[in-house]
Amino acid sequence: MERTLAILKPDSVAAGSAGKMIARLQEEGFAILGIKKMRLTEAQAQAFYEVHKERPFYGSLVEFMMSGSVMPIALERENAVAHLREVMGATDVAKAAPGTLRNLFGTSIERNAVHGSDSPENAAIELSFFFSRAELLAAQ
Ligand code: 3AN
Repeated sequence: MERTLAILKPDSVAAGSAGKMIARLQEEGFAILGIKKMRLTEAQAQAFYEVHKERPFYGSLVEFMMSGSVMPIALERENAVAHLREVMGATDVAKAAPGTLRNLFGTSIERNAVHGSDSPENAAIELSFFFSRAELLAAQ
């Protein structure tokens, strides 16, 4: 079993797509270990995307992630990191395969509906950003 972090981004939460996206994650065999709805502060959005701070889209990405509620979700499944990336589709919505979450619910390369950790190492770091050890232990 492996864990990963998904975040339903402000675009998909505001559009009312959270329910459909969560149902899809469950259909894909993910167990939901934890789920929250929250509005990120600037400091939180900056810290979460710190790895991208030199990229030209960083400021805009931080603004977008603060623009409305997000829903961080702690997920568990075999091969969870790779499977979530598959279900999400490519970063650029225009390149996301038909039926992927970004194809169905995203509208641009930035407003792409959902985040998913890109490696098991980053999944552990990102899960601990949003969920305490106690919260994840309680879910088992
Ligand atoms: P992914 O979310 O697919 O792992 P990353 O980690 O390269 O992609 O990018 C993080 C986030 O930054 C993306 N989800 C997207 O919202 C935004 N982003 C990435 N590339 C661009 C870009 N060229 N222009 C605008 N926003 C971007």
